[in-house]
Amino acid sequence: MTLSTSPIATRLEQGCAVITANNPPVNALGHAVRAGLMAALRSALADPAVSSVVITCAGRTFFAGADIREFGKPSQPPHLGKVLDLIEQADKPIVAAIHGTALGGGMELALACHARVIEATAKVGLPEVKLGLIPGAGGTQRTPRLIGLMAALDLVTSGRHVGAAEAKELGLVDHVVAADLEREAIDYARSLVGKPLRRTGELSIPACDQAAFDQAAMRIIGRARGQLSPRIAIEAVRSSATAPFRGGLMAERLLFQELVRSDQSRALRHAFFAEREVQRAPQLASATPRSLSRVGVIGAGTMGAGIAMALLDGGLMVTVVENDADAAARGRERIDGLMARALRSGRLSEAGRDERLKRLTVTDDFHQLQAMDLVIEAAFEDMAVKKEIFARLADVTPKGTVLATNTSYLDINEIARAAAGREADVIGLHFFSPANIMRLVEVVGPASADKDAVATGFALARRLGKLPVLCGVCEGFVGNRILAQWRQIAEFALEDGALPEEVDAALEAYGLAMGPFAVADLAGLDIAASRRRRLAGTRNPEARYSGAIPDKLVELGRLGQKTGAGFYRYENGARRSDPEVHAIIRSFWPHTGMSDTLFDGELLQRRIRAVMVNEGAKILAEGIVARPLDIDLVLIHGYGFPAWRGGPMFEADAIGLPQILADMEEVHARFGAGWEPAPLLKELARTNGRFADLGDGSSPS
Ligand code: T1G
Repeated sequence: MTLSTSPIATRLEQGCAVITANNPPVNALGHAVRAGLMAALRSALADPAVSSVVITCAGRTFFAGADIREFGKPSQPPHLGKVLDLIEQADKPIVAAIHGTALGGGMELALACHARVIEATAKVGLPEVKLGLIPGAGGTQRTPRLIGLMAALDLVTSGRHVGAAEAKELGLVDHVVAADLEREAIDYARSLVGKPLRRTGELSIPACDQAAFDQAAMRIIGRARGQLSPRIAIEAVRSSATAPFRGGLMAERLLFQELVRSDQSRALRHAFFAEREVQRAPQLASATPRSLSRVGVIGAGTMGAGIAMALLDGGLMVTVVENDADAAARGRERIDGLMARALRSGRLSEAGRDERLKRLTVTDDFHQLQAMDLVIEAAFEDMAVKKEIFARLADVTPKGTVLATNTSYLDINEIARAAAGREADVIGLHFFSPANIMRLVEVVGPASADKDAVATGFALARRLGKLPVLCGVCEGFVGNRILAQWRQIAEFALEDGALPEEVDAALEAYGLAMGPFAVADLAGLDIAASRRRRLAGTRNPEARYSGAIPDKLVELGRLGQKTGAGFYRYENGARRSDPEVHAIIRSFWPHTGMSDTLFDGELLQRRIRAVMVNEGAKILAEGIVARPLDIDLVLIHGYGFPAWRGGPMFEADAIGLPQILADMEEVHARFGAGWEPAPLLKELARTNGRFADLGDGSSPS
């Protein structure tokens, strides 16, 4: 008996050909699946014993789209569009049976079927735009014919997943079932036999308010901030209303092919796979995470409350400890506030809230931490405070309880030494605010930490659905260390003739979610000022100091949003330029001989990118992280770096390291000591290498 190697199998049931794809893990529509589907469909349509067809998938999900790994390689026929044409033009009813997530090409295949039956827990979507693409197999042309232009515009440009109930309400699917999906789909297909078939491509598009469409399009373009695919998606959807169906398909295909070759799509596909690769930390391969069910949190301020919420969302028993009863009560209120916000946004149900509250204890009794498997310290960012807490933790908790600090830049080796006798249990878990929303967690393994303790923190981050990046101890780990470098270049620009608005605009044009001075006002200028003071003793006396202007603002009590003024003024929550700040900045210009006509936004972008990459090269050479993708993900998920550039290290490889080195040499020439190009950057540029070639991140052989 020859074992079938095809990922497609067909069985006949009551005249219905049930075609099942089995291509783990997500039934991607790779070449073998497309070829198998084509053959199975032709056979079923030619078989007189077959009166209807159901297309379904084995495993955890319906087709989750084209095989992204095939992009960038020569495409092999049959192309998906051809398979979908065969389905739509068939003279026997073909029904899609959807479970899991029908995404991208999977959704497009379902749209080409004559009807769609979906499991109540399943979701559908067209997420191509998140990969820098648009649907390339009829999604932008068939969706408007089923649900109208406005709803199609939302789905195609947002890439969001739509639950079964909403999909039914929109008209994307025909029948929602609680169970027995295949049985229900077969019955549905058989019920269509002998009736006129509804071919999606032949449907007319309901009339749409053109002004409403244009307004929505403008909003989408505004939010895209430099990313191409949403703009192109708008045009593809718009063309469905003006071009005949076949013409629209052709236009969509051409736009798709242009995007699949674009730098932005290559960058977004890099980010997609990097987010999955980062979950596999090679350094922890031999470690064993300890079991986790009870987790303590010390401190119920903004970070502590957010962390507690994330832990509750992750299904853990949570004990939050504060200094006294009043602080504990305030902490409980903060957590209740987060629950209420999640309820209002629909992210949480009443039952979900009640179930979480059953797992929450908020107390001022530090000794309750003795029963924890892991404790996360989220107290005030002060070394003395943290050392006192870790000394107590070493006493109160049994050996083996993992003791994690949420510090964003203090020395975890020093904190570990305070936990006398328990250094091996001390790690860092650097969450990003708001901790229950932001996915990034820098998992920090100090030299003294037991690998199993680090692996336990890493496993916890994964269990919370976070994006864990494993890094070693250094000032600011990965994200804050790189931020501290490039923020100085932005501060120099103020002394050299720029205003905060100009610098922020240049970096937002580059794609950052928010410019550095708007971010500084949000975080509080006093945070960076205290860091400058803390590092004053170790600063290179030869190096130009960039903190003069922010120090002056702090001296004047302008700490940012929290005081109503910082680099900007804040009135009724709106950020406005402030002539007072302009005057303060201008007062520095005579010292640097600059004036505000000299600002060059493009030069600033190149300088800041070079400095980010240069610091990343040092981080890699020091072994703080294993791979360049670790740095890319921290910048994208923690600091608003545009994912459509792939992260600084990916973009540097794409631009070419000789250019990055030249930009860094210009920075060094302009700003002097402390801005020397990193040896690894010089080495790779000299040998025409790439960061991506570094494999596990060790220096080039
Ligand atoms: N192609 C190739 N590999 C894929 C894949 C895909 N479409 N989707 C997932 N994988 C891999 C992933 O890298 C990981 O691999 C494993 O499957 C499990 O994924 C023609 C052109 C479906 C919601 O954008 O959103 O169709 O790490 O860890 O958390 O117009 O995967 O195990 O080696 O994410 O349960 C459009 C992308 C493609 C969907 C499941 N489709 N995938 O999430 O598992 S373009 C998408 C997802 C397209 C058409 C256009 C998620 C998921 P490894 P996972 P998960």
